[in-house]
Amino acid sequence: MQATAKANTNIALIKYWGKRDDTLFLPMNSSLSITLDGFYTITTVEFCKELAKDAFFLNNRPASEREFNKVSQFLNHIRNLAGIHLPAVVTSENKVPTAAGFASSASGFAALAAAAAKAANLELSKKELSILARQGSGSACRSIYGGYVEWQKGIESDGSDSFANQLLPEEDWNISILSVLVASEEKKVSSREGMKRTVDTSPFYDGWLHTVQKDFETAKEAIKSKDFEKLGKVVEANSLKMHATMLGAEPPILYWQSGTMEIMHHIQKLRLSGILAYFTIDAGANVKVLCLPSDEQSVYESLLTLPAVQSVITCHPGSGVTYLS
Ligand code: 2P0
Repeated sequence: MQATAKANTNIALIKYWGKRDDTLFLPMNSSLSITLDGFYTITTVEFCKELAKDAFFLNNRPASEREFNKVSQFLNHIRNLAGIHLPAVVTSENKVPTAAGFASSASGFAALAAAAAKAANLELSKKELSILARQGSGSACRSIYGGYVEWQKGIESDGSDSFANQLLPEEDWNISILSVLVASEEKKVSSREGMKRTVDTSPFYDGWLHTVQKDFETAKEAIKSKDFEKLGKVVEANSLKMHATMLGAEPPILYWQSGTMEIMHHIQKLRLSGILAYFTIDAGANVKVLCLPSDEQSVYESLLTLPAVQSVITCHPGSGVTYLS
């Protein structure tokens, strides 16, 4: 009872920010992402009666107690679904540079869900796999699919209608995503805590809820018609709006560093010079820049001239979850 799966990470274009159910990981709003090539997690799961309890190795080392508990809890979902009571050994290799500001939870739980389900002989559809991955980390439900992906928030209290769908395969529209590293220190507020505090205390969260569905629809239209300018505008505005909700939280959450601001202004200046480039920022200080492949080299070079920029890594749309033998 062993299987290995690989999942790429994803970057949200319309952000998931806030849960309506913390246990089932049900979001307050629908979100939309691009699954990236290059940054991934490979996970092997083996259910094994010789083990006394679960074991989790991350990048060739025993995982921390916090990471172990998350993984072991997640395996309980699989065991319940499959009707098995065996412990498992989980081995993960993370090729997601957390220092580059990418969260590894999306690729991590997508790979774990796929490998564990297969090892337990569960025959799950992609929809079922997406629902399963969501219960490890919300954004993981989007990494089941490649390319441009939506996560419909759903309305059911059991989460049965809250899963991801592919909008456009990765090969249908190539764009460039540059990940710009400005600050490598660990952030002080996790995404999980940040979204909870925002929902509970920010007076601006209502404004987010009133407008995010429209942003989501606009981004979907832009992807359907491959209208890069339309997509970039709504992506940048949606990211700033998410951060505005956090600034209103109590106590306020400010993820930006001075370098974050420097890049935002730089990208807006690039647009004045005729280059279509747009930024998006997750729950951290680093910035992702979207541009057309024809502008990739000049945007890359211009970013490297900024004193605050430590490194830039370029990605493109990548594939969904795959199984390795
Ligand atoms: C996203 N983020 O849509 C948003 C934008 C960060 C900012 O999903 O609590 O690790 O595990 O469901 O998925 C990061 O939060 O949170 C995230 P949990 P997750 O990508």
